[in-house]
Amino acid sequence: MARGSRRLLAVYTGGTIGMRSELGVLMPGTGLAAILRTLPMFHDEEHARACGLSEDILVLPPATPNQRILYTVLECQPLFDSSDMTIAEWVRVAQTIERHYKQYHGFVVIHGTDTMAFAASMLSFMLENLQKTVILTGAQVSIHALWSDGRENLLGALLMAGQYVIPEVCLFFQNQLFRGNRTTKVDARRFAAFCSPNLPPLATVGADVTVNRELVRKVGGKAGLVVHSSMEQDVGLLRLYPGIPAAVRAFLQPPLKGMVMETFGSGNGPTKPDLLQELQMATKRGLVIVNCTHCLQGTVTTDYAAGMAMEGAGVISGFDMTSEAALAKLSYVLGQPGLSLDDRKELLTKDLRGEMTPPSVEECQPSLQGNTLGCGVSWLLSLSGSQEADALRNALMPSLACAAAHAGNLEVLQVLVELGSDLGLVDFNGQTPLHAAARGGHVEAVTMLLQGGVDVNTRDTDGFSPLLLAVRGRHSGVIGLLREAGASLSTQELEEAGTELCRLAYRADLEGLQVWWQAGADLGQPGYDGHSALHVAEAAGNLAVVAFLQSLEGAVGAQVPCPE
Ligand code: ASN
Repeated sequence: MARGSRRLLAVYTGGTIGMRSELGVLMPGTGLAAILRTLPMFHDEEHARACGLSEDILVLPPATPNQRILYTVLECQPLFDSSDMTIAEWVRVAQTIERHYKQYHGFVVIHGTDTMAFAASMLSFMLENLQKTVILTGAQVSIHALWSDGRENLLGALLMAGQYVIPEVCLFFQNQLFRGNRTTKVDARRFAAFCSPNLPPLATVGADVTVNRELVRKVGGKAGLVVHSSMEQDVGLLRLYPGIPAAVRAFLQPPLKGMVMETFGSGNGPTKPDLLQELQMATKRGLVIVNCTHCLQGTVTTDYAAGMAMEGAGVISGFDMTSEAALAKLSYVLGQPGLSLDDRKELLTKDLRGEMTPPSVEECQPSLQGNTLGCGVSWLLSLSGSQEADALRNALMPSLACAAAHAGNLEVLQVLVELGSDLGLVDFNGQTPLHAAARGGHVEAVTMLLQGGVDVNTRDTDGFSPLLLAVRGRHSGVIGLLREAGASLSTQELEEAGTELCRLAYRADLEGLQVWWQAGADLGQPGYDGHSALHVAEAAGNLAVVAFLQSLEGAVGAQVPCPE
């Protein structure tokens, strides 16, 4: 082989790209390599002859003066319309790559478009520690047609895999190279069939090739390729629709072990107790359910009660994963031998192959240091001497203190105290840093603020106390501290709790009831229709809740509200 040449393996699995029409319908077609051999853009016969290349090797015309891309097409048997591909076929593709991994610089997988996003997602989990480029591609129109996207797509994929080391499973279509497990098919006819809604392309091809290097995953150390063939096949996908009945239970039964649930908007679902109960029973039985939004773009959150309800039923957030990636991840995680259910759930929440964007550590614990805000603040706080600077500083301090408290950042809180900030002052929402720390569930920050003597019962502009925010966040440790410091729910908070208590009782949410109890709520408080949580739990047959509420009988109603 000539120096400077790059060798690729093109695994041809089928798809429209090589299809021919038989009796008016498109069927997978054999002999793709023979066709490519006749197309000058795919094979330089003169060069091949001059080099004495063997029959199975094709060579592209020179892309750069000193480099040739040589490739071999491995035709699978049988060839598939990708609608027929399953996990078993994708495992075989991964094993083919494994067998030839050392011989080739990179790999192209020629595949039907219908399930290409699933294939790319599956392969991304099967191929761990990838150090070489793997690119899936295909076409909307057969390469045999005059006007086909197949030629450009395949040539682009070969050039990208031959010229760049992008150690990921990618998908190349219409001049864009995507991370495979971020893609989804969005058009049945247009040549731009794929998009990557939550991650920009890794590379774009025009007159120049632009590689977004900062997005490309780095090769982690020297670990060799590991191919995971034991993928769980009993995984499924369920899309919620308005009015979906609880009869969905039939789908949740064994042998199903994992399910991706496509929910509304930012991860919301109906809060109908019967459906939630089915989901909860299934997750308690060990069915692993991952929540993905059916929206093309965006992420799963718990901003809404309807999203919290999903979490309450034991459903795991898939954040901004596509359903394809989530299904593949489930198959991989559930297929791993020797892990406990908790280990598997933990793995699902992690970003394993660049398939999702979990909330960053900074988002969970925004630090005022080391970011633009932090630098600006340091500068602002160092200002002195001018009246404007002092006024600005004083206006900003309460909000900064709240941000630091919500992040549980004691260091910044301390600095603010040293700069003279009064930690009892309120921000634009009327919240004190104690509200923020309670909402964030930060025991240490709450302790520090209580030791500083802040008022434990201040209400924000909505009338909420730090204690109520801690209850909502189910931060038991914080509730304990606030109670010890004399915090109690107001009459209004207690009255309004009735309906919430009934809802928790209906859903058999013992933990939810316990935090209200810990906060001093009267669990006998009736809901909007006059029924108490105990009535509701009895009617719903939630025995554990009934037992818990009855065990409090003597004490129910004995809680003392805080004077308004
Ligand atoms: N049905 C074809 C396939 O997925 C569609 C295509 O490749 N464009 O195999």
